[in-house]
Amino acid sequence: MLPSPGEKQLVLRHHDHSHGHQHGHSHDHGLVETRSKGSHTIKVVKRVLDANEVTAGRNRRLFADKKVFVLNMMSSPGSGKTTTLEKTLVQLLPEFRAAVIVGDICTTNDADRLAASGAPVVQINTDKFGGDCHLAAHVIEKALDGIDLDSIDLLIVENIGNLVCPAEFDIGEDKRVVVLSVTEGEDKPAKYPLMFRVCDAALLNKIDLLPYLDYNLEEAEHTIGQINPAMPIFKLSAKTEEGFEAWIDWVKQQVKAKLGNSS
Ligand SMILES: Nc1nc2c(ncn2[C@@H]2O[C@H](COP(=O)(O)OP(=O)(O)OP(=O)(O)O)[C@@H](O)[C@H]2O)c(=O)[nH]1
Ligand SMILES: [Mg+2]
Repeated sequence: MLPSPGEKQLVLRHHDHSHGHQHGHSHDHGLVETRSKGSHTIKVVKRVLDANEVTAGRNRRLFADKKVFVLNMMSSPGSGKTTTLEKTLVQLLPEFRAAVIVGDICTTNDADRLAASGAPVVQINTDKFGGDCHLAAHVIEKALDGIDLDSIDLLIVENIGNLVCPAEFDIGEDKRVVVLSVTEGEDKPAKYPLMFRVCDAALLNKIDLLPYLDYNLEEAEHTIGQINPAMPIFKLSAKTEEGFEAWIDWVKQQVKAKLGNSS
């Protein structure tokens, strides 16, 4: 679908993408060391993610300077990120000015849905440069060209649907949230612990479907608690909005904390 008016689409081309991860891309940001041994010279690439961290730091300083709170929303495909954000934006927009960056491999479906809130939305499609499975810091930096940071309090990033790769990439955000839907099975936190380790809150979504499933909610909560004991877990349904209040309160608290602290 083509972007609707007021919605910006960013299709990254290969030359934009110089900081990938294990998928094999070239890097040259002072991160290559040259070591000599006898007559041989060996080039050693330092931690690939260092390049991302440098850009993430630059993003974070910009967000602090502009007093913008940034939320990075991550999950497997279809857990309910967009549905949750549609409902969340309705509740936040009267109080806060928000913009959204949406990452997908293809389509502007999610941008179309989120633009209905009235918030400016930038869609990132990674298909043209290899279909990257995550948003890296330099992609966010580029997307910021399409957003007026002076006119917002809150920037929400809906990451590409993937429970593994996005967890590895700091984008300069303030808080990270993982959405896990009950249809995915209670064993997912145990199988994909990194995502739960790096996040600041977890949403257990689609609880309206619990009567139809053999989902062990206690086991999911227990495992998340073992991985990240301090992390709040919000059990909710983005469809019925059951359990939404506590989640909205948490987001509001985070935004206010950033706006207050950065003045
Ligand atoms: N029953 C029920 N369905 C839901 C709920 N939340 C989302 N869905 C449905 O789940 C499907 C996927 O929801 P999305 O919000 O598109 O999920 P997503 O995480 O944004 O998906 P990607 O961006 O493709 O990774 C849609 O059909 C939603 O209507 C919920 O709380 N309950
Ligand atoms: Mg989505």
